[in-house]
Parts: sequence; C-alpha cells; structure tokens
Amino acid sequence: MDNLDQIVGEARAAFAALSDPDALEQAKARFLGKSGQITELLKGLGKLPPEEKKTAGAAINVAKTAVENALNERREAIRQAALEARLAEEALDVTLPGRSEQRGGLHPVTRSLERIEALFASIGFEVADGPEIEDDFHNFTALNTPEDHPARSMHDTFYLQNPDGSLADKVLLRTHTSPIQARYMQAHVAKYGHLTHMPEIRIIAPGRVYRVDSDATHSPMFHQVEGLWVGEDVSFADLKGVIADFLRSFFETDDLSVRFRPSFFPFTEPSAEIDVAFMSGALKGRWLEIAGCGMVHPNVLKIAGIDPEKYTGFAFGFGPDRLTMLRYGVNDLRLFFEGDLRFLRQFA
Ligand code: 2U9
Repeated sequence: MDNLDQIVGEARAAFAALSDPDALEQAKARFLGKSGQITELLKGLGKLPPEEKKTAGAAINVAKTAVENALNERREAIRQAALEARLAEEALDVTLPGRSEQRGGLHPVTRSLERIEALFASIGFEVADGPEIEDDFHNFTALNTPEDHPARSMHDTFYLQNPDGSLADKVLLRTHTSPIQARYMQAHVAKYGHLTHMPEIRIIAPGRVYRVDSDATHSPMFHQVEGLWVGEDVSFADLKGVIADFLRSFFETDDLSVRFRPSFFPFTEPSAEIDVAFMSGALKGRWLEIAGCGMVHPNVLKIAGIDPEKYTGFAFGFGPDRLTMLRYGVNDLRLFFEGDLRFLRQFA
C-alpha cells in the first residue's frame, strides 16, 4: 500500500506543476485513464485471492478518490487563476470620467448650399440635379456655346480618356451646372410640351463643377448654384427682384446695394454681372462681383423645344464658395478643399 501513497503523491505533484487546463487533463490520464496507474491496479484486483480483494479494493478506491480530489482542486485553482487574470486585464474603472462623443459638423460650403436651397425653396424653386460627367451636347451645344469657344478647349475643360489613353468621344467633367437646367428643360418639354399652357420651370441647380484652373481664388473643383425661371411673362425685372431679395436674405442684412452691369454669356441675352456692396463692415463700400445672370437666350429655349415667342426666362449663376468666403471672411478658396480640421472645425 506504500505504492498507493506514492501514486497519490506523484499525482499531487504532477497536477501542482501544471497550470494549463489541457496539460492537466493529459496528466489525469496517466493516473485515471484507461491504462492509468490506478486503473491498472483496479484491473489487477481480479488476480488477488478473494480474502485480500476487499481490503485492497477499498485502499485503491481511497487512493483513486484522493487523486480525483487533487485533480478537481487543481482544476478549480487553474480556473480561478484564469478568471482573476481576466478580471485584472479587463479591469474597468467606473470612476473615470466618460469620453465625450466628438460631434461632426457640416462643411461651410455645404452650410451655404443648404441655406441657398432653403431660401429659393421658400419662393417656389425646386432643386434639380444632374451628372458631373457630362457630354459635349448638354455642357456646351445646348447652351448656345459656339464650336470655337475657348471654354471647349483642353486648356479650360477636363476631358475624359478611354482606358487605352485615347480621348473619349466628347465626354467631360461639367464646367458649370447649366447642363442640369438644359436636361431639366428637355424633360419638362417631354412631359408637358403638348399643353397650351406648359407649367412654369422654377429650379435651382447646385453642384460641383470642374475647370482647369488653380490659384488662391480658383480651385479645379468648385461649386455653382444656378437658377432658372421660365414662364409666360418672366422679365428682367423679376430677375432683379429675386436676386436682390436673395442676397439680402443670404447675408442677413438690408444694408447692401446690388447693381447689374451689362456683360456677355453665350446662354443669356441680355446678360449682366451682379455686384454687391455692403454699406457697413470690413468690406464697406467696395463693389464685389458676385454672380452672373441674364434672360435665357432664345436659341437655348429652342434647342430644349420651348417656343421663345411664347415663353421667356431668366437664369443666374452664383459661386457658393465665394459667397461662403464673403459671409465668413475667408481669404483663400483652397482652405475649403484641403480638409484641414483646424480650419473646418471653426464652422461646426
Ligand atoms: C440655362 C440657361 C441659362 C446660367 C447663368 C451665369 C450667368 C453665370 C457663373 C458666374 C461665375 C457662376 O460663380 S460662377 O461660377 N454663372 O455667370 N450663369 S447666367 O444660365 C443659364 C443656365 C442654364 C439652360
């Protein structure tokens, strides 16, 4: 029976030396497994004379229970140690101050666009949209731009290439948002052109536009908001009222003057540049060029399928980037597109 004490001692020592649960289960097999030491002893009982069987069997079972107890204790100790390690690792200090959520903010130009859209919506303008990758027809031809106009040149306009590097067939990044209105007019005529009194078109077209140009006041990508009102008696007087009203609302002041200077655009006739002068503040008394406008050229109406004898319209175009610079006193356009959070956070 010394042998049994020795086995129990060995088992205790073996279990105590292990701290890995899998290794512990393997060590168990050496004592209690199919051919473990205790199991072999139990198998050997059959060969003993009947009078010894009982005492020997009882002694082996005592040893077996001792090994099982040692095993269970070790299992529990390993489990407890693992739990403590995990708790230590995942310790949560509930007294720490919370991390506050970082709130995002809208880009200053987006804020301007949303203001412009809301102001025009309040006088019945719908917001229209269109593709940034345009074709020559909608970007130039439909807008009465002559074949030899410099805007059509590769110096001024980004043309798209085919995958093999050759120039795509007159596919370009739109240079203004005007093709949005050209497309809208065509779709409008397709829908209502058969009516004696076609409903009015009153839309603004905000969006990104692209030109080959880059310095402190020009970015190769910038924004435009153009507007279009076509109807039966739409006049230049309506245009002046809408624009002056918009500018006073946008800049939140009645303290500004607006003037219309004759100009030229292929898609409007007559055409004008719009200047504003603030009557107070840092820019007081200086005329600032802020937009272009005009009566929609009869050719532009005709190309869209609208009878210029019956309908007239006005159109205008703003640069919301420039409006945003004026509203917030920003002096370099590129700041809007560099993504520097120190700059952008000031508007959030
Ligand atoms: C259609 C017919 C006419 C839109 C117009 C302007 C004048 C204009 C630019 C000035 C510089 C915007 O800020 S800018 O980039 N725009 O001067 N745009 S009239 O005329 C249209 C548009 C669509 C069908």
